Amino acid sequence: MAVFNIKKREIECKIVYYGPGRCGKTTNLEYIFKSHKKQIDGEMVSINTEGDRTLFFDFLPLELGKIKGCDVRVQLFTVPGQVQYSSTRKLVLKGVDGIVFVADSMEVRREKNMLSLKDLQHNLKEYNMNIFKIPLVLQYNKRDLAEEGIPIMSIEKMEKDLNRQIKVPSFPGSAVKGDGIGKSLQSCLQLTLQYLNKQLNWTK
Ligand SMILES: Nc1nc2c(ncn2[C@@H]2O[C@H](COP(=O)(O)OP(=O)(O)OP(=O)(O)O)[C@@H](O)[C@H]2O)c(=O)[nH]1
Ligand SMILES: [Mg+2]
Repeated sequence: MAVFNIKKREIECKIVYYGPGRCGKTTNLEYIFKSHKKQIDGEMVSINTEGDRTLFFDFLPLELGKIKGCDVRVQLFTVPGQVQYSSTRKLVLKGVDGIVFVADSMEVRREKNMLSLKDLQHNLKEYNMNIFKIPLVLQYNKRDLAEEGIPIMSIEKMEKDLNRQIKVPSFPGSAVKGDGIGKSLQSCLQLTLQYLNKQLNWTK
């Protein structure tokens, strides 16, 4: 849940990177950490990992500066994507203001993407939130694998699989190269701040 401090004119909101295991959520945050050093007050924190697998969550605080005269702070989180960490995913999602759903472009991950989106819908429902209303963007990650001859899905196919019903902004990306990572975050932040703005009258 976003925290508004009207007296101090501060907003703090929470963005969660969601998606199946190994789709590249942690790599997104690592890239943002490297490329937005100036806006980061502190370190990226990865809680409980096993190799490169997230077992609890990653956390990265961002300072966006002033928007409409308010200081905006954003907390970025990733969930653990592996199926068995369902309850942790739900816990990390608590109080979410906006979501970047990272889908894996590899052909072999097609089913996992769709299951993870369903899992997101289910977990949001548990918190009385609606996947059709919450600020949400899709990122089709690992587009670079095509260059290595690894079979990846077309954007059209991924749109059909994942975005036919929810119809949200979507972006191709490569978290290892950094392509599309800023765009996905920016779009999600824009939607989130618009959404929060509607809930408050900042002209006071
Ligand atoms: N080629 C390529 N590899 C990627 C990309 N993004 C992530 N990877 C690789 O995919 C593997 C998994 O990435 P992570 O960022 O750890 O995935 P995750 O979604 O955090 O996985 P969990 O923590 O298990 O949920 C790592 O070896 C990454 O280097 C990408 O855009 N392109
Ligand atoms: Mg991870």
